[in-house]
Amino acid sequence: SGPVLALVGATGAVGTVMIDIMDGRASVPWSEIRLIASARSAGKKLTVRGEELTVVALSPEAFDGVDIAMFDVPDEVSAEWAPIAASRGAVAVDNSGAFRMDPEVPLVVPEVNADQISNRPKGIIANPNCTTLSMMAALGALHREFELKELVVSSYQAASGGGQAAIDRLYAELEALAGKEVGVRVGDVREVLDAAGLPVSDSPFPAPLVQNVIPWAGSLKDDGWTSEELKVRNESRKILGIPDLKVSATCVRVPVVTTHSLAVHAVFAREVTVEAAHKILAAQPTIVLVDDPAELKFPTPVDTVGEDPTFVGRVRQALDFPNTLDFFVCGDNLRKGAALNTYEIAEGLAERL
Ligand code: 2RA
Repeated sequence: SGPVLALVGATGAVGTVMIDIMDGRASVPWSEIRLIASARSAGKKLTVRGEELTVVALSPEAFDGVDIAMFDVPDEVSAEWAPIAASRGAVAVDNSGAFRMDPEVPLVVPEVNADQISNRPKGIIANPNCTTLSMMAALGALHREFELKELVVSSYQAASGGGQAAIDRLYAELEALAGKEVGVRVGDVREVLDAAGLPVSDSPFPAPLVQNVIPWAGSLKDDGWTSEELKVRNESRKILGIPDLKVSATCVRVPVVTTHSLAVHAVFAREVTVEAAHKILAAQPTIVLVDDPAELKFPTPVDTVGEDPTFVGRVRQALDFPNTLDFFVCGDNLRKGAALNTYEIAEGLAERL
């Protein structure tokens, strides 16, 4: 008797994590879970909560009877198909970039703006970009207390933000470099990759990712900014409801498979202390505070991957900037950064349908 849930993009990197999240739930409100993917994956069998389900091909009819359709597909697929799902009566919860900045589509992080779930004139709710999302639980909680004014962010983004092909590429590069001595002279990493049949021209990344950090994520926008950096700015403003929030972001790709990290410099209207920030962060159920500098305890991707909460640490009061906190955040970009937040929105919807 519960709502019917569809997962569009069931066989992709985020879709796979979504199934893992549904498997891990003690109970689910759904009367049916339907798996939808491209025609190429149709017919594939996947087990969800102990039940073998057959993936059906994306078509308008696939949405018949569906109440909530979660989309984990590329922007152009969502742009075409989320409105079709909505026109067939489903609420589309979309994890692509296609609708995030549409004023008629709420951009939801349940800890920050769950009230927006009910405000969906197009029948579409957007899930934020994983980079923005990774810091939202922390910033939302701190903003409620201290009123956020300015944000300077550097990201350390994992390969899996680029999907399965990007994960495969990082593993292939790691394998090609195994046992090789590199990092000695310019060009040595590229030579090893070329010799292994892995020229950078074939990579989803614009440079080798192993033995490297790449100050580039997304596509080129005006004045040298990347799409990813503009998403951090625009989406943070929309989610936090601060249209004039000053934001400057530099997005960087690092050779980590999964978990985005961010170094955050947040300026507030009111006086802040590390002690008060610790209290607020520790009280937020979806945050784990790992901040004991004397014991060298801080968040890292290695200790975050596969976990639902956001891990926050290195909280410091900036020495030369009043009312300002610097801190470090790690969030599994495929879980809270993508699948988990989408699923939490769907759960919120199920309560309100
Ligand atoms: C990335 N945030 O990490 C983007 C995609 N979701 O590439």
